[in-house]
Amino acid sequence: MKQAIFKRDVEGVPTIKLTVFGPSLAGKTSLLTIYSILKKVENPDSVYSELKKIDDPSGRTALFDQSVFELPKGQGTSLPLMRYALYSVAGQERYKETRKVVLKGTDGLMVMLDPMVEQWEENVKSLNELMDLLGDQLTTGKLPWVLVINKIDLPPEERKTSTEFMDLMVKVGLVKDTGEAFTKLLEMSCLSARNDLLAMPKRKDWREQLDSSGRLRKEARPESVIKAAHPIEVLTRMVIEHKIQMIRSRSQ
Ligand SMILES: Nc1nc2c(ncn2[C@@H]2O[C@H](COP(=O)(O)OP(=O)(O)OP(=O)(O)O)[C@@H](O)[C@H]2O)c(=O)[nH]1
Ligand SMILES: [Mg+2]
Repeated sequence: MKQAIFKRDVEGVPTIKLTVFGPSLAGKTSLLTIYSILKKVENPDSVYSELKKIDDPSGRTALFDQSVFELPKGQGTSLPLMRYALYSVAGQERYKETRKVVLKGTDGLMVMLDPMVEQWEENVKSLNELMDLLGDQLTTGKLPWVLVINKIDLPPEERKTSTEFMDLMVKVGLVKDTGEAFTKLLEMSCLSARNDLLAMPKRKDWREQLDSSGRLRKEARPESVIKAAHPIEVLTRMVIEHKIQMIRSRSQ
C-alpha cells in the first residue's frame, strides 16, 4: 500500500511536522516560545496544543519542545483544515540519540545556527551530524529545509558573517555553491522579536493594533517579529507545496 502523503493526527486532521535542528544555545527553544506567544495574541484559536518543553535543570532542552498550530482553512491547500506540529531538538552533544528520534517523520527542517564567534565549532559539528543523518534527503530536495542564523542583534565583532555561514554550508556539502546557500539563508533575532512583542502593550497606540475581538492584527507585527516568524511560515509553505507536488506526480 502506498504511504499517505499527508499524515493525519488522532483526529484525522492532516498534520505536517516541522523540526528545528541546531547546536545547543542557538535559540531553538527561544524561537518556539516567541512564536507561541505571537500565535496566542494574534489568534488563540490557531493554537491547538500549547508549548511543551522537556528541559534539564539548566533550562536547556533535554528531549524536545513541541507545539501544534492550526492553519486557517484553505490556506495554501484545498484541504479543509491542517495542523503543523513544531518541534525543536535538544542541541547538547550528549543528546545525540534523542535527536534521531525527534527527527523521525519530519516533513520540513529548520537548521538554526549560532553566529557567536565562540560557538563556531558547535555549528560545524551540528551541520556534520545533520549531513550524516539526513544529508541525502536535504541535498536531493526530498526534505524541504531552510537555514536560520539567529542573534543578529549581537554587535558585528561578536558574530560570524552570513558569508562565512554560506561558505560553511558549501564546505559540509549541504549546498553546491554559495548561490544556492544564499537562497536558503535567513537571519533574525529571537531576542529582538521577544523584546519588541513584549513592549507593544506599553505603546500609546496599543489599542489601535488590536482588532474588534482584542486580537493583535497581523499587520501590526514589528519588523523583528515578522523576521522571526518568517522561517516557520516559509517552511510550512514549502512543505505543503512539496506534498501537493508529490500528490500531483503520483496521479499522473
Ligand atoms: N543575543 C541573543 N541571545 C539569544 C537569542 N535567542 C536566544 N538567545 C539566548 O541564547 C540562550 C539559549 O537559548 P535557547 O533557546 O534555550 O537555546 P536552544 O537552542 O534551545 O538550546 P538547547 O535546548 O540546549 O538545544 C538563552 O540564554 C537565550 O536567551 C537572540 O536572538 N539574541
Ligand atoms: Mg532548547
